[in-house]
Amino acid sequence: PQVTRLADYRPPAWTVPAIALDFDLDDKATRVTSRLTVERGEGGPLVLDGEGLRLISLSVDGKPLGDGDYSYADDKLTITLNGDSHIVESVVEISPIANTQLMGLYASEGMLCTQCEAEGFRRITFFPDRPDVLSRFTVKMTADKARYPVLLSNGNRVAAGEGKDGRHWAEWEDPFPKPCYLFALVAGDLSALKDEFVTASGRKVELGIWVREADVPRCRHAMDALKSSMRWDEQVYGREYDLDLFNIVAVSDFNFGAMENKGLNIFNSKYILADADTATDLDFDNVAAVVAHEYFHNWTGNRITCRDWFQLSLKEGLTVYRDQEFSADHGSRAVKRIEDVRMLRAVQFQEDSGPLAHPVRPESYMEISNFYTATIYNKGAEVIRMLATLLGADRYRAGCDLYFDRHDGQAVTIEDWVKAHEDANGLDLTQFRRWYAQAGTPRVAVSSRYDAASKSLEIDLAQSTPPTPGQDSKAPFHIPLDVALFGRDSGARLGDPRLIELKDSSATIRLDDVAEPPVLSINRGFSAPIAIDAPQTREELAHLSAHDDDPFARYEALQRLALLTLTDAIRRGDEVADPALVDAVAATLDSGLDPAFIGEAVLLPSEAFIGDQMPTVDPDAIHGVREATRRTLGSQLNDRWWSAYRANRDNRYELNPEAKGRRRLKNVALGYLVADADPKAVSTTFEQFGDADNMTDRLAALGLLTSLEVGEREAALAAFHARYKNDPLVLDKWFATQALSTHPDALDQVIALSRHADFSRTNPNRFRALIGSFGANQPRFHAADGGGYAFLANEVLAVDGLNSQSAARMVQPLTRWRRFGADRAALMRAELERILATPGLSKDVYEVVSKGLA
Ligand code: B3K
Ligand code: ZN
Repeated sequence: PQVTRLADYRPPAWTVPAIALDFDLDDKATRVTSRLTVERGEGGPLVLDGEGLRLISLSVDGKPLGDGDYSYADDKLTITLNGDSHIVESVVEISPIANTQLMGLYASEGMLCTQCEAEGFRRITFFPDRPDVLSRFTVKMTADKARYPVLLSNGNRVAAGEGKDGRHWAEWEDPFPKPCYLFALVAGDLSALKDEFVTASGRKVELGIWVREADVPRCRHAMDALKSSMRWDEQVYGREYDLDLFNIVAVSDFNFGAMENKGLNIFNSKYILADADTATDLDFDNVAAVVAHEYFHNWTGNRITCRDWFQLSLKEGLTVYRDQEFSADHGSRAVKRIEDVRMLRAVQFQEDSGPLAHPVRPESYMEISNFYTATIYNKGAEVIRMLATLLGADRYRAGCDLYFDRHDGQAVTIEDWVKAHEDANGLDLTQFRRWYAQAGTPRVAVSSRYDAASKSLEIDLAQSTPPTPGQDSKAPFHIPLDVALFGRDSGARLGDPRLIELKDSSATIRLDDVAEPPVLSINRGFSAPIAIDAPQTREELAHLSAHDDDPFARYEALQRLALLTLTDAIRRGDEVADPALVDAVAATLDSGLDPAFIGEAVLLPSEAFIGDQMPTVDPDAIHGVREATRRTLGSQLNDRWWSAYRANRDNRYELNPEAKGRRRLKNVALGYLVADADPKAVSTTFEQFGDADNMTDRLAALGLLTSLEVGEREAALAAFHARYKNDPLVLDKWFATQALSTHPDALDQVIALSRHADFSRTNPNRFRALIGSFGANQPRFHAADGGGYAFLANEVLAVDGLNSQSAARMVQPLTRWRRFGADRAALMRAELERILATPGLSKDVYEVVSKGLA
């Protein structure tokens, strides 16, 4: 496959100021007539992208083109044009029902919908499919009225009417020029939850969330989140919504979370539908976060878009940062930060240390779909967070204001974003830019010396970043480190926290007026996305876990203490939990802090994260020691877990931060109580499973039972399936729970589930629930005989011809073979080689697997 490089960027040869589309919709054969107004840009022939289109006719300025007037090969239509402005009209035919890739126009449960980002528009009609070509769209669609009573597109509906033979039509116009990746169309039998929003300047916006009629009652939470997002963007960024209409449509077959098409967001139904019986607290939070994220794209992505796909983080990193802050403002900021950092470490740190590592602004790709990664999204958000930290709130806002003023209506680069912050504030961010250009997770080594005579502390800092593919050596980063000191004896904070800016490869910082021997707390709030190497003792970590007044730092101290205990035990081949850990967990349970925070803090680090800290990942040893430690904590603190469980059991379900926190702590406590399969705890779990009046409690109980070898396991799984077999989103949870189970027979059960009547390879949610979850099940996926690897590879090959994006996502766990012992590494490599040798592989999978083997 061909490689696209940032260095090769050239402005468009022709621009397309206007496009008029006419769809004659039918699920088997849809006819698309497109009329492009093209204007000479840099010059050269007009080259339009087109993939899988059946060309019916082509004309320029009303004159039909014959075979010799154009060429159509390798997904490119080339026409030589002599003037400076022309009208190019094409008629093509496409088949939505045959489209299993779910890119372009496709059918999902009887409705028709589109997905164009990144390069799906070329599967609908011929067009320069690149984000720096901005056009005014008008869209007419005609369809059977009984099957498709609702017809939607971007912007405003300007006309509608009846046609012949039971057909009807609608015409939509989007006043804002946009790149074609933001085009959308929906036709279906849909009902809406409607509401309205009045903007700060007093304009009325009509809001609609379109779903199947039976699902309308499950849209309230999404609607409320939409309205709060609209308000928040006005208050925090000064950004108002700009159309009179904002529609969201939920579909069941969707490749990822949602899509920010102008005025017509299309969502995976998983991120819209929520009620107490079917959605967990986490689902509710995710719905609000994704609704906010897509809404925020209206300014960061749509009004100002990307010049080319290498700038993807310009819109994604910034919009993730914005949705994280929105969620933090609407719930517990501390718990939100803990969750975001846990996700960053679990996914992005792994990516950054493996063969697919790439900078936040990559330099080349084979398939852009492979670059919607945790690095672009989540590390990109961390980079913006650091910028906001370094600038402070007012200067950050001034930089954003200048960016919006300067670039509204344009397709721009990450460089333009950084420049706006420099210009607004008179700063030089030259070194800071390296965060966009260099891949890899920096490590900062920290040591300190206290001098009692001069009451001063010297902190030595040294940064280094490991090599990543194509980048052997790295220049130092500009790293903001939030630092505070706590008295070793008093426990009190000594002075104000301060922000240290580490710019050189090493530095020594001297702090004066340190009244007593201190314990150092560093990278508080996770002020930089780095790994800290600090030779802190267990006593110091226990001390911080009891005294630090930054909740993230407090959480972090307990996690590091747990990590030390676990990695020590693994190294010694021993299973004894350190009494210091037991005491620190007990102290946290007794701390009287927010139950939501306690619930997060007392969880042990995940098996994947423990593996990340070891030179060679030993999945069996990690699982053994972590489980043994869970049992020790469970039995030694048995009374405390029971009281946490009982104290937080509510009689009646409510959805608010406090109730959610109580459910969290209660279910974490239950997890410790059943760690040794104590019959009393197992029956409590089974009762909770049966009696729960909400999905959070029911699913938590099911998850615990599914990993145990007890009779209640089968009973619970069967009851859950019977109750929810007609609810696809809940059935996904039933698949995922079993795929994540650490039951010794999990692999065989997952293989059996891949033959279950309810399993599907064409529905991305279902496929991901089973196969994606299993790939994340460290102890069972990495079964020593390689059975997990062979199963995953078979599934990747089975799905690749249907949906190459699903396939490329699922194959990634195999690319981490270098991190495992020789036997496992050889088995994993062998599966990658088998995949690579398979004829007809998609370029999506080819790119991931070939890089994974390199
Ligand atoms: N921008 C879309 C993601 C599109 C993914 C294409 N492979 C959703 C989002 O990030 O908001
Ligand atoms: Zn996004």
